Amino acid sequence: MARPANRIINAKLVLLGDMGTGKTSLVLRFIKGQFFDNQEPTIGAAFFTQILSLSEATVKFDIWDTAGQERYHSLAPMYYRGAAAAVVVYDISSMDTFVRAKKWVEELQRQGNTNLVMALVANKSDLDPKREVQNEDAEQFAQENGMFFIETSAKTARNINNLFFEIAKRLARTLPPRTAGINLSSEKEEKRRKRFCCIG
Ligand SMILES: Nc1nc2c(ncn2[C@@H]2O[C@H](COP(=O)(O)OP(=O)(O)O)[C@@H](O)[C@H]2O)c(=O)[nH]1
Ligand SMILES: [Mg+2]
Repeated sequence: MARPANRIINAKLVLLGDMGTGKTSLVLRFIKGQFFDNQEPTIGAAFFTQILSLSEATVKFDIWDTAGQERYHSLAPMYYRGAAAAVVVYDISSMDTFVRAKKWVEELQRQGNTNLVMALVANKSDLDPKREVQNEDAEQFAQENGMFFIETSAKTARNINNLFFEIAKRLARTLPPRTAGINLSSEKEEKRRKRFCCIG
């Protein structure tokens, strides 16, 4: 029998991506098992929490679901700064949203947080007949940028739990057993902590 998890990881997770790609829908599907065809657009950002228990750790996610519109762009650093995980979402039926997703990844790379767990999410897989973005292209981009790639549908629930479980597993591998991803300590302390924490 699996032993109860003896580590608790507190991890800040941020969702980024164009408006309408399904960020809020992914979170609501994950947390509440719900989906709405007429999901209201997010204003600014929304906050959720969810706990996932793995055999190796219990991960408590603090989820920041951002709005995605360009006019809120200047607020984005507030949400991704200090994040332990970033989920960058595009809609497989819109090439524009993939282009935008790549921009988000470049912006995250510029922050230089090498411990950040990043996922590239190809959402709306149920819209395959309207597909504009090929998985091979996205997978290649993800690989080049040290991210993992996953295709989801908030509508059908495909891979939603897998997405968050995969993030939790990666966090359990890379993070120390204390609160992570929340910027409570100074940058200097953060650097020292990283030096000692994440071997292997
Ligand atoms: N067909 C389909 N529609 C989706 C999916 N996820 C979200 N949507 C729809 O896409 C629209 C935008 O979703 P929303 O979650 O508000 O996107 P956000 O702006 O990125 O938060 C809404 O009408 C949702 O119902 C999906 O997986 N498949
Ligand atoms: Mg939203």
